[in-house]
Amino acid sequence: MKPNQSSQRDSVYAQPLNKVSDFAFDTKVADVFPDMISRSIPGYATIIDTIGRLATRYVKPNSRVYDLGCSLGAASLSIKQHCRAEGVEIYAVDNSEAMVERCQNYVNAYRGDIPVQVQCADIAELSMQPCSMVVLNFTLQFVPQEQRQAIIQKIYDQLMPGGLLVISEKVKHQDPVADSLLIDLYHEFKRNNGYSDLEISQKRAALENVMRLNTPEEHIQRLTQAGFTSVQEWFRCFNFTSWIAIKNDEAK
Ligand code: GEK
Repeated sequence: MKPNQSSQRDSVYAQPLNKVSDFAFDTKVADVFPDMISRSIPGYATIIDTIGRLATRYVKPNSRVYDLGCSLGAASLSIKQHCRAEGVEIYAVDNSEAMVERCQNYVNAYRGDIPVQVQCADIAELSMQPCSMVVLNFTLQFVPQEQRQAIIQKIYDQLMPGGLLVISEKVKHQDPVADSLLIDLYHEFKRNNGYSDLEISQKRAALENVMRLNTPEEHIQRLTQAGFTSVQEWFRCFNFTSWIAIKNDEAK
């Protein structure tokens, strides 16, 4: 799947609901996901394309790549499209059966030399093998806070020296003035992409118990604590950000 590939239009929150249930990555969401994510995350297409470009620099021959919380596999397919290293295998992992099923269909339809193994699993439980690149593209924000450090540590431990983690997240800010301005600008972005005020507020309510945000400082602290010595924000738009974290070449 490419982010600009057509899919059904997202109207999941278009009608007034008596009770807004917690957001879930179910079949209703999976069916409209390409449209939902491209209208909801500023710079999504740029981030997916750049992940593929980073893969050409960091993925080593005969190594694994993990796409954790892969949804429909956009990052995996961008890596598959760009990467020229030999003997590479991509592991695309998600704990939503609806996503994994559709991801497998996209992967099957996409030709190329690099095999993509699609797996339904919780990334907190996943047993990882040594790898040269890991992608966490807007996934950690849905994982319980208390599991996040252990996941980042597991990724760091399994990355080969010189290996790369790309982590993208929606973030919050300590400064309430800056935080509310960025949220406001983000809602304007959504309105400009065709979402109504009702859709924006119902989706926000649905995500309240499901998506827990950290500040940029908390993310950087977690990455540094795991051992990453080079952590760099490479993308930023409103309250959406993406970092590259590189494991030192001389790390054991
Ligand atoms: C993309 N990366 O298009 N284990 C595995 N998967 C999980 C877990 C978990 N514990 N928690 C959530 N997920 C994708 C977009 S979407 C982001 C990622 C968004 C999965 C969840 O099922 C969903 O598919 C994905 O993480 C988050 O580049 O919708 O804002």
